[in-house]
Amino acid sequence: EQLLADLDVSLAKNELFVVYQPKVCSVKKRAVSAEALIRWQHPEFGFVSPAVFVPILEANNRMNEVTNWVIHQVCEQMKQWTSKLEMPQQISINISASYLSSPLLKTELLRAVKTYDVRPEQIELEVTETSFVNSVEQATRAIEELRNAGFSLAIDDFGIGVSSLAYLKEFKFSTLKVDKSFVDHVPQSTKDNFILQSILSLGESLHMELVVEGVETKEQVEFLSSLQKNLLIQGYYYSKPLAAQQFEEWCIEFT
Ligand code: G
Ligand code: G
Ligand code: MN
Ligand code: NA
Repeated sequence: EQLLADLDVSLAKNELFVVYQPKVCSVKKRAVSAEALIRWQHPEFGFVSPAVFVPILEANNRMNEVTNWVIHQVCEQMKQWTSKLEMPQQISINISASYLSSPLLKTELLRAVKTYDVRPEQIELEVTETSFVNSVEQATRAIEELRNAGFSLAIDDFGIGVSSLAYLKEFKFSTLKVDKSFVDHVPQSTKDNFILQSILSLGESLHMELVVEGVETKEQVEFLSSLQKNLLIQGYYYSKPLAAQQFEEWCIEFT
């Protein structure tokens, strides 16, 4: 695969880069957090979606090093934003299932937060339910260790996996990220409204921070606010993922 061969050069040339999507607090009305998402602008193939290249890198054992690169990019960015009031004070990073269970992840995270002088609480790790399918015990231990080290942990794409509720019971997540599919037909579909409401009150009862992603319309924002006083809203309604510079401009404008 040509992509694999080009990875090192692309990393060096900034053809891989990180974009940020705001998570807007419904109470504070500003981006208190942001999700970091990787992008690849390939000289030959043009834009390659992470949905395509992340699985390829994972299958070839190259994703962990790319994640390490993302971790350092994000911590360096967080350091710069810490002193700026209008910028989010937390950034989340997507972590693949295989890396979650590796002891190297914590080592790398601790190294990065130390290097850039950010607090572990400022870094959130988003993991999906598929992370637990193969080794529940390893994942449990990994999450516990990362939480003990101070990092925030979010269960990503919540609700579409095989056994969501069991995972909520087993793992010490700080944040519940409701999958986009539960907002798509809100507020037109009464059934979907009830399901969304139930997920949110479940998360609230468990004292989890709530994030709803894939929010695209004003009606969805208003409906969400009517359901839940305090939650973070992420989606195209506010902004697409943006390069760091544009993201800063967006935050200044929005605040
Ligand atoms: O941003 P976009 O919707 O194109 O992302 C597509 C998929 O790629 C999403 O599932 C997202 O979680 C994943 N993704 C984006 N960036 C990263 C990353 O840095 N690491 C991992 N593991 N997945 C990522
Ligand atoms: O799998 P994960 O939840 O990490 O993927 C997040 C992805 O969802 C991001 O890559 C982002 O591009 C995409 N996304 C974020 N907000 C919206 C939205 O409002 N609508 C759609 N269609 N996609 C979104
Ligand atoms: Mn995510
Ligand atoms: Na998600």
